[in-house]
Amino acid sequence: MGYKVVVAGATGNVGREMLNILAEREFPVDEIAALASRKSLGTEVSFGDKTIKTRDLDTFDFTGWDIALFAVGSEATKAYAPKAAAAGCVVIDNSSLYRYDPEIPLIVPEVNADAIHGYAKRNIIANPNCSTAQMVVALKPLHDRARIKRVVVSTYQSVSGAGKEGMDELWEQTKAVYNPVQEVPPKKFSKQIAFNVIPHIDVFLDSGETKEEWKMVAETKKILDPSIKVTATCVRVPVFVGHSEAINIETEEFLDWQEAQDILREAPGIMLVDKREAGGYVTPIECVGEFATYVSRVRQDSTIENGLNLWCVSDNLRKGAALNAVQIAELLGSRVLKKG
Ligand code: 11C
Repeated sequence: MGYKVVVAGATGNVGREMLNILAEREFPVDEIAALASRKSLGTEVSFGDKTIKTRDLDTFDFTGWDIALFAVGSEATKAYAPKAAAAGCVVIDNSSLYRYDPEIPLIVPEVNADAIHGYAKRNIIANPNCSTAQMVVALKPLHDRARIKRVVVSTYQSVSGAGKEGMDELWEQTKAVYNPVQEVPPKKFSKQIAFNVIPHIDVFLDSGETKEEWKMVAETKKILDPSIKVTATCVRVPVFVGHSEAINIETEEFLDWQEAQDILREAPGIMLVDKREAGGYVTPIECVGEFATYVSRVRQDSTIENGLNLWCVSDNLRKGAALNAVQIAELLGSRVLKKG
């Protein structure tokens, strides 16, 4: 016996990946419902070798459904997730709406799987921001060995993090550079993204940080350890899929780079690709469609007593969103619902 699973936001970048990953990982699904907003109704989406018609999120009755993966953005989550939860369906939400609520667990299964039991308070579990998810997977095993005190991270985030419109804008602007018949002004991004980089993701806060930078701080503390200090600079780059991060870590205990490599090689969810030669590291193009969080360029930071630098790359639509949500569903299945 398997689960009755709902994917809300099934026509978006993340919703489509949720359906793909449920099928790829053979999640025990007895019945699947792909929900969309009214404007996308009737759109067909793939689930394994089947094609399914989307149903209306607005009128869907969640009674009798076990798990709902939500990828609809905060506003729609606010309207529909409590309805699903009240009907007894456990919501795994990809928006930022519930992430910082102390009553709602925020989970990356490789890092804080035990937090799953906190789901029962509200029947909702939050999925982290993509840039946080891959970073905490890389930090966790190093923290367990040497206690991380401080993290300085700079991100290189792909346009798919801003949805299909972000991908279209990069594509159209790139074409227009070669064939300038029509100007493509910035719309989704604040400046031209083609052949450029933009140090601005999400809104600005009074502190001068962007919300994306703030999220990396708040979410790392909630998922990994509240005592870790994090400072982030988040940058949009003209890459379609795959977020990259240059991470500097200061630890309490000394950790030699070779031991760090050994630890990362064995750690769950991580693929270490780290040959100290041309091409001996991973770039975003190579991580597309993969499950792993890749780590490369592990080296000592000799400017501080206990410091390491590393390069971390992952498919932001997968580990950063859909894969992590499906892993949470797997965790919920194996530890709590126990049906599959
Ligand atoms: C981006 N990280 O790359 C964002 C997308 O809080 O779930 C995901 C936003 C979020 O633009």
